[in-house]
Amino acid sequence: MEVKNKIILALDVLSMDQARELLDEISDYLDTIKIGYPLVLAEGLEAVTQVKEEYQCKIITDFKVADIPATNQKIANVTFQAGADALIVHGFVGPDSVASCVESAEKQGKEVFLLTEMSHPGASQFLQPVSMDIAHMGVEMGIQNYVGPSTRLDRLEKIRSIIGKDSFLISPGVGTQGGDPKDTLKFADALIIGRSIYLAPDPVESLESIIDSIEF
Ligand code: NUP
Repeated sequence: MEVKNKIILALDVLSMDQARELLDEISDYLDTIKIGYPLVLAEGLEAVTQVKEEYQCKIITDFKVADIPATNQKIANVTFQAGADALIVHGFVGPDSVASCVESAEKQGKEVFLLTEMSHPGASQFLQPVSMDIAHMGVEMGIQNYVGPSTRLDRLEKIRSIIGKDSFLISPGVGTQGGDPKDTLKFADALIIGRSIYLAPDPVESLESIIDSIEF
């Protein structure tokens, strides 16, 4: 996946009005937007369809899908039918659950991102001990796209070394959660950024300063 300016906006606002107000200002800088539970639970899955159509962007849906294979497949089918280009899937549920999402994606010409280790502090308790195994599982399954934390660069580096240089790694945790954009891009292909942009007094200025900081 190509990501303009190496930034994926996490569109965690709670209405389409807020989403449009933000995107009218900043959409020229972006071509990939991540939509998760906040906006979809507030406005319905049509939010995915509407943002994609109105702003001509790729949509990564962040539902951290983590159910049995049969249910995962239904979630993936419905999400892709709504227009999502990619779906973020939890790895800890095991290969059969992940495979059902991959199968749905392949049938519809879409993509799956495998979530390895999460970026928040609590991830160190249960997820960290298995996150490298999750990355290895992804490689064994032939998965191309991964999500890993910008808040623990030593872990992100390890994930990159497991998945190889040709895999595509996107990384949340930049800004508000403490991760540094430029350092993260030593290991990741693109950053996922939400609050540092949409809560900024001037989202355009915030986005421009992040872009300036990562240009080399
Ligand atoms: O490990 C993860 N950490 C994380 O923050 C996996 C995620 N998908 N996210 C998501 O990235 C989180 O749900 C939010 O949508 C975005 C980060 O937003 P922010 O911290 O930049 O506001």
